[in-house]
Amino acid sequence: MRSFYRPIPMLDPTRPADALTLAGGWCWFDRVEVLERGRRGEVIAAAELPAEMAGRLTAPRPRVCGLGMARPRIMGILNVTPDSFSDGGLYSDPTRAFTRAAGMVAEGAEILDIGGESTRPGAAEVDAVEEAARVAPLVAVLRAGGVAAPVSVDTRKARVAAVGIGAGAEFINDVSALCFDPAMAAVVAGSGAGVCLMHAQGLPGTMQDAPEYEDVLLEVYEALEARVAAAEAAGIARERIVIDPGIGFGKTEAHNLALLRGLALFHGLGLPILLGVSRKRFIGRVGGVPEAAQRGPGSVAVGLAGVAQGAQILRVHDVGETRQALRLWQWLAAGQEMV
Ligand code: HH2
Repeated sequence: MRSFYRPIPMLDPTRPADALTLAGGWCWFDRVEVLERGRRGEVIAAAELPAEMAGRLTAPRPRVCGLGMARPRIMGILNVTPDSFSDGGLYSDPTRAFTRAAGMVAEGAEILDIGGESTRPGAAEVDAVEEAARVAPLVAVLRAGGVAAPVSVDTRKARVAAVGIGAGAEFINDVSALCFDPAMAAVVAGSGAGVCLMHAQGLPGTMQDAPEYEDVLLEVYEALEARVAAAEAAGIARERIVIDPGIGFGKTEAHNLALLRGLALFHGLGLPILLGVSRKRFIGRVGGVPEAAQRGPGSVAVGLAGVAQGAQILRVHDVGETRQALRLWQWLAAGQEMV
């Protein structure tokens, strides 16, 4: 039976001499939970890890959009859609979208993620021509307007990715992990762009109907592992890949909780982890906040819990709040200010 290895991330200033550094980042670990399907986890010393897994858990991660992964990074969300669940309709006007993007960069966003199709539960598919027409002009204006942050396009479609990259985007955030559009992998491979492979079960229209897993943590891990292999086979170098467990995409609240608590398992894939929890439904439910725009504090709390497990990129709506929280969190965790 296959064993999976979840490093137990620590931040304590008293670090044992034989502890290992997690992903070249800010956490260390000297114990690892070994997980097998249908069994209780067992804790072993990090020194007992198979050498290959120890290598993958500890190796410093490649840069993403030129950004070093030895400290947490903020990806600011900008949806130019009429129907996104929290900012739908707010930025359809190009001037407002540009102002918002520039504002997010000023608040601390280091990557901008531009979306032209909502993938919230129940969302309908948007035609690729329409989606490209929403996204590409904004990407071009951001580049021309001197907004310094790299731009990511949040799309499942090859045509939108190609047009976005043509307009100056450096990264494609695909919530289907290159599964939705058979032409997507080739577009990313041929472009040199980075890519986020996010796990989703089903399509947005129906994914929340009755999502089912026997062991969500291990299944999402194996699914992402297979998508990374497929991306590599299509000619996308590992150094360009980021992974994301896809919180809320074909997952119940219990599934989300298991993924968030076990997040450090995903370091075993040897790639940077992107976490998207911002303003999501469970934050509203657990936090008692029906209004999506009011869910910033809960989103920050869950995002920091991800960072405490070594997640490198937080995809957020509330950039300034996240920045402030991260600065204080880092000051406390590292005992010094972030440089
Ligand atoms: N979540 C959403 C969209 N894209 N991409 C990644 N990598 N990870 C995520 O968790 C993720 C994502 C959904 O959030 P949002 O963009 O705010 O809403 P909508 O899909 O309604 O536009």
